[in-house]
Amino acid sequence: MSRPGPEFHVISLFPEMFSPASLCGVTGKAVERGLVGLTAYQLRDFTGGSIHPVDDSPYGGGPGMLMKPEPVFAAVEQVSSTAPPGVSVLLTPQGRRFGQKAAARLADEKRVLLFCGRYEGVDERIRPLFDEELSIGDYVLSGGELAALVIIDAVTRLVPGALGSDESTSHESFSDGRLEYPQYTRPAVFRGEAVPDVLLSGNHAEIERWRREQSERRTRARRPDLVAGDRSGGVGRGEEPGDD
Ligand code: 6GU
Repeated sequence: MSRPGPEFHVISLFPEMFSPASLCGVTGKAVERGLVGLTAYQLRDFTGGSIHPVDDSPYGGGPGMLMKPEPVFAAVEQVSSTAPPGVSVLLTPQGRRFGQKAAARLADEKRVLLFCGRYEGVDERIRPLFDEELSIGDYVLSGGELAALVIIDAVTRLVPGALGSDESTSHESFSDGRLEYPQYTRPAVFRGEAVPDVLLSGNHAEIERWRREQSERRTRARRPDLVAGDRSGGVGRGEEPGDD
């Protein structure tokens, strides 16, 4: 029987980093309920013997070490041959920017293989193994593991049934290219700050209108790059060049 969400297969030098995702919170519950699968593999298990290194120094010189191609090919080929068809992703700061659209696209896959790059980079010849390369933002992480965890979380919460029945992704920030409106709960007055009257009015049309307006105002103020037509530094409509 096929599950509602993808099987995640992660290849990493630190597979232990993925245990918490299988155990805690939304991703943990989704794994427990069988809505998504999550398996992490140790890259070193694909070297064909403990004396074989997974990294080596770059031809031509330069600092740091690169991931060698042989174990990467062995791992990706073996995992792809046993898992259902899907997409293979190389996590690298050189990848296209991951965003909500890419999350929705990956949520529809049967299998998402995530390869976590480490060290100062990878041998260029591993690139053709992957359908795509993703980055989670313009900063450098020590490895792709945290990026993989971010992607697993963002994708899993879009899988039907992963959130409780009273939670929904449809009003969230970015679901429509806007930031979410301000929200309040009890008490009605906290340290002199009152909840906006409209939210206590019971007038649902007015509340809806207020929220839309707040959402637009907040997006213009904080993320002008998300607003259609804006070209001041951003590229408009929340579309980073790689964010699909
Ligand atoms: Cl996917 N990997 C690394 N090493 N750094 C990153 C990243 C990925 N995304 C943003 N920074």
